Amino acid sequence: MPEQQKILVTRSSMPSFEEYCEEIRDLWDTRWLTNSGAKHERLKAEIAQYLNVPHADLFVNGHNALECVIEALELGKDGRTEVITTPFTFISTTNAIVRKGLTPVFCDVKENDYTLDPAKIEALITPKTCAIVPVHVYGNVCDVDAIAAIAKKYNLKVIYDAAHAFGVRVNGEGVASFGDASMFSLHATKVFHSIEGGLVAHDSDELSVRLSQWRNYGITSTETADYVGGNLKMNEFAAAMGLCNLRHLEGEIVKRKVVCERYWDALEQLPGVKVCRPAEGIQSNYAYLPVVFDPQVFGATRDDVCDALAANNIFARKYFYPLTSDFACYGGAFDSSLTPVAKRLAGQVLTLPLYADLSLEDVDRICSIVSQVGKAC
Ligand code: T4K
Repeated sequence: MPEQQKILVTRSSMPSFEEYCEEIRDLWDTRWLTNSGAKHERLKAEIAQYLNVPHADLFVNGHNALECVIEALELGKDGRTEVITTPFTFISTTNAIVRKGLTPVFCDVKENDYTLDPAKIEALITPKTCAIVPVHVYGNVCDVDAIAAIAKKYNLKVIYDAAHAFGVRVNGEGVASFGDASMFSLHATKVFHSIEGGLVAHDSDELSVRLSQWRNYGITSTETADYVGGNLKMNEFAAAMGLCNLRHLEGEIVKRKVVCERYWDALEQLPGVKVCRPAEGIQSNYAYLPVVFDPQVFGATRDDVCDALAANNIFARKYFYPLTSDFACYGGAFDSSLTPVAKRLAGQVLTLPLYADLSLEDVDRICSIVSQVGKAC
């Protein structure tokens, strides 16, 4: 089969070549390519407006944005070093916590939407707990009210990993309005992207200053540096891509919705197959298409489905398998049997191809292959 017929789990959305060229044209005049240039500043303002937050501080990528907000909020500085978080996520979430010298304490997730289960958080809180880092996984919104109540009761910071959730709204309110801060990834695989990029959305003027300093080596003026920061700045070519893509975002989301609904309508007919429609009151961004296969009922495993699709040149992904707590880099420090719902999900979930221009014929073909795998076993 020719290479172009491969269907991958996603495909980056892009503006037209002409639109991007037009957007970057003036960089040849200004020669200002990075370090909070004009496009960076414009993108920052436009995103803040889109998300309806006072601050949207931009970064080179989402992972470094998450590390930076952990630093800027000084987690761990008072001796409390434990962070309650989910193992059902991309490895970045856990790595950011560990790389900043903190200890992840893994909490199980909910059956219905795979986000942190607030009913299981309190039992994990100790005098060393300093924060909760929940993940709006696949763009599914965490139980933000319950998490806020727990954080208030125990004096904990809440940093949302909202890598998947750009554009999601909860009863009309932007998803960035919850917690002390939310990190969004603007990676090429995301609904809205700047090639590589990330941001921290929040409402604190003080945090914004600190983030801008941490992001720029910890420099506080031309002759002073108060923190041992790194270089996490977004460049002008990335910001230009963000500016172009932001113009088309709402249209992209509408197209993705059509694709998702086609999948859901077909797949939820199959016994032992669970799809994840947006919950009541959620305006989704249709970021991912997770499907959970119960092998006892479906008659085949997630891996069987993944293999059958691959045999047809269709490359779904096992986001998020394994649980981050099971990765070898943590040397067996964590016991994933303590998060049984997450453990089972990680073994049963497959994220199917999803992007705005995926044809409905291809969706039908994918669903038909999935259906045949179930019947065959
Ligand atoms: N927190 C969470 C919960 C996250 O999911 C992520 C990132 C982060 C934090 C960190 O944010 P960033 O630092 O990345 O901003 C991909 C993405 O690279 C990663 O951003 C994303 N999560 C993760 C879930 O997926 P891989 O290793 O699966 O990517 P890769 O290279 O296999 O690409 C997946 C598919 O995307 C390809 O099959 C085709 C398509 N693709 C990929 C690239 C690179 C494109 O269409 N265009 C492209 O340029 O991690």
